[in-house]
Amino acid sequence: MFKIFSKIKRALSKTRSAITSRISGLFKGPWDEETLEQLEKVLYEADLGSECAIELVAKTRAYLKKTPDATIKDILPFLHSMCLEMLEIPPKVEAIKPAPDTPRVILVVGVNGSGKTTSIAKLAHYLKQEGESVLLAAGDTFRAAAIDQLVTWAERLDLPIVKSVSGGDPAAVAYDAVESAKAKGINTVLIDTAGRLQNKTDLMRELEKVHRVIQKVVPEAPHETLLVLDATTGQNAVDQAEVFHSFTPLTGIILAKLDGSAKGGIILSIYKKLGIPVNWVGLGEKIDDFMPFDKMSYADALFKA
Ligand SMILES: Nc1nc2c(ncn2[C@@H]2O[C@H](COP(=O)(O)OP(=O)(O)O)[C@@H](O)[C@H]2O)c(=O)[nH]1
Ligand SMILES: [Mg+2]
Repeated sequence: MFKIFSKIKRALSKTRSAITSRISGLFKGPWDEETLEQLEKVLYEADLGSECAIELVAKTRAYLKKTPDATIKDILPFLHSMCLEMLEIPPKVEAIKPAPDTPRVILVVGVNGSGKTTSIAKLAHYLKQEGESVLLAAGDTFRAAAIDQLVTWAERLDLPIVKSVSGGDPAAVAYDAVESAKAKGINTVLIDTAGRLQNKTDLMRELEKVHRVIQKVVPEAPHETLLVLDATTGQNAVDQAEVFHSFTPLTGIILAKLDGSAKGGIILSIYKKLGIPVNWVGLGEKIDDFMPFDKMSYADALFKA
């Protein structure tokens, strides 16, 4: 637990210094409306999004009016508890539990470069360490390099992989993968996909077809659809999530590249605006720079003095 906390704390150190130290500075003396305006600016700049920032400021104002003697020693714990409260919302689309003796199918979507393939490798490695068997499906058939990249990971991690030639039908790859996993009694199938968001109708059709064909093998699949977002893109990531969610219901998010981002507040913005939980975070380029998202560690990393 301590190791997990220190890793996420390190990844969020830029966001943290953009928030905690500036807030501490703001509340050195008595507060007024100008202080709260500055607070909103600080939160906004850490990419909490305007709705989240406005809500947190309104709550802080009410708290300060009720507790006029509050100092930074009280304000940070207050913000910490508000942060946890914001992360408590129920997901809009629940992940499905696989039926007995059927593989769990996880579809991974996201724009090119967001970190899909790397995150799939990291997730596969994580699940394997938990004792699961995992099969990869190279469903991003649009770019030859994308197939090769997943094949390299499969070799390195000693995992079975289903692929096609470049330009092949991604739905056929997904179908073969799910069928093969079912035949072999494999626990989880991770399906990589193309990320051509600039060609929305094509991508939407492609994903619809993937759904249709895998449901011939496992009727309730996919059990989860995870969107990979690049944390360094800030609010643009929230817009991407909205688009993807509109054409394939998302059960969760993998937030990649949280390391080195000063925009870690994006997690609160995603919860507030979309109601989609962040399930996993990517904290670097190495295979084990990856972990389940833990609300308490996150709140601690941002708001604990
Ligand atoms: N620093 C950092 N880099 C990452 C992370 N996840 C992915 N990357 C890098 O982002 C780039 C794009 O990743 P890739 O998985 O190929 O993206 P895809 O096009 O969505 O499949 C690669 O250079 C990865 O090494 C992360 O959590 N942290
Ligand atoms: Mg890729």
